[in-house]
Amino acid sequence: MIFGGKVKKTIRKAFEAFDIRGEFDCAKRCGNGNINNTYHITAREEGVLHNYIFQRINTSVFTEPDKLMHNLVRVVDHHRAALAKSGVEDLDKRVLKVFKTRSGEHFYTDSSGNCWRCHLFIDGKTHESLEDPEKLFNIAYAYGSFISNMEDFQDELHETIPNFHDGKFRLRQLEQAAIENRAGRLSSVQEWVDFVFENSSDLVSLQDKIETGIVPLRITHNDAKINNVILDKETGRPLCVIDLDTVMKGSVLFDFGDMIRSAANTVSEESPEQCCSASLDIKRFECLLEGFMQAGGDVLVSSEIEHINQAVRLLSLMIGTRFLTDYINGDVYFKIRWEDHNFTRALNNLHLYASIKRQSDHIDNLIRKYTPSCR
Ligand code: GN1
Ligand code: MG
Repeated sequence: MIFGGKVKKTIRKAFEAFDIRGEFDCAKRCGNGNINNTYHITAREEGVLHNYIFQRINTSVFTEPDKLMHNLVRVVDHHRAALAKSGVEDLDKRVLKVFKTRSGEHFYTDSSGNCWRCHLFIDGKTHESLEDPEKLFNIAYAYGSFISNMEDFQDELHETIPNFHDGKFRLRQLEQAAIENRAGRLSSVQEWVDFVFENSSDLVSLQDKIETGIVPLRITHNDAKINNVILDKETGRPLCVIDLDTVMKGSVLFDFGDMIRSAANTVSEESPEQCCSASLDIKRFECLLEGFMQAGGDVLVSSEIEHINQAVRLLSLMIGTRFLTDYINGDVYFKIRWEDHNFTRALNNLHLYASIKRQSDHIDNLIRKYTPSCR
């Protein structure tokens, strides 16, 4: 979609605030984020085209954009240095190149209070769904490498969204939403609220293990969805992990679980027609497990490996709970495109969760096959 009028003017102003090359040419909406708005902007300079990604940060979700950008820049710098050290070429395709504003900031606040950031466009391909084993392996390899590359990261990062993957907190949010019933939707989804509470031990138990220090925290991506890895258009090899907004302390299990729930699901989270037939494709699961372990397995400790199966259940149940909560609250958090969109997403993830539970033994067998023996 190409914009005209007021939106174009706003984007153009944001463009002009950044210290980047070229004259503004056009802006197209891109990406499928549920939170931020993303635009691909082209600029011209003496016949040469420059391509940028501009994002309007949703400040009701990310209330402290300065902290968010602090994290992002630290992480990007760390990755760039590591890749350069290992002789990787074409660094601007392999790690985000973040630009500053003309006044030296990492984001620009426009007259309506919207925050904008800018990085170089990477010409590759992202996927919403995949069956190709090699590409699935590559996506998982990228997330495994991300974890492994962050092993020697020394800086402190801010917690951009508190309690982000805390299952107990997400359960309390659902409980609160059900009590308030602000949008009057509770009765239509009561059976799914009951479903979450019947399965609440899966939301709570990993959090217990984290709180008691059994499962360690490290720096993780925290939004390891299938569409947050850019693959090379021709070769399908992984180029770059994107969407670094929630990179902060977390469990590697969150990343593994998020990757599985988004990449091994037979049905897209966004599909209203088939959301009740969502299920875990064990073949896709195997490719992802293998890729993740090949790149990141060496840095995992035994307590992380022991909880992989539990994490796969947790993440599908947790995002199902978050979508259900938002639906009951009247769609105040995730962007929606139709009335029951959040309920569709909730149903999809809750059906996936049920399928993951049914295949638990199979999942365990595969985990044994691909993980290093415990240390
Ligand atoms: C949101 O906007 P997007 O797709 O990057 C959400 C994730 C969810 C995801 C569900 C900050 O991510 O936690 O897993 O939707 N991000 C935030 O598709 O809440
Ligand atoms: Mg995200």
